[in-house]
Amino acid sequence: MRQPAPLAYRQPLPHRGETMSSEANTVTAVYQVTGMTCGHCEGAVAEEIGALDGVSSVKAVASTGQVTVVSAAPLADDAVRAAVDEAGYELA
Ligand SMILES: [Cu+2]
Repeated sequence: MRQPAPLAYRQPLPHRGETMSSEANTVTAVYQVTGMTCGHCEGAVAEEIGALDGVSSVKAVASTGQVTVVSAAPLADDAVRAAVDEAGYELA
């Protein structure tokens, strides 16, 4: 009989650099956001994405445009896109 895969390995790797972390039951995803130029922008993006369900941490870096999001489950792309849009920026 087939053993069920451990939770962290159950799903195939989705898009956009999303990876399963070694922490149980968390997913780390890196998104590329265009338009951030300073710490204020980072804060705005982090605040909007941080308000999404299941998100435990957001790190936005204006200089690279990279936003690293840790969440309890993979996030829906359109939810992340909407949050970034709400902050006034664009998911690349
Ligand atoms: Cu700014």
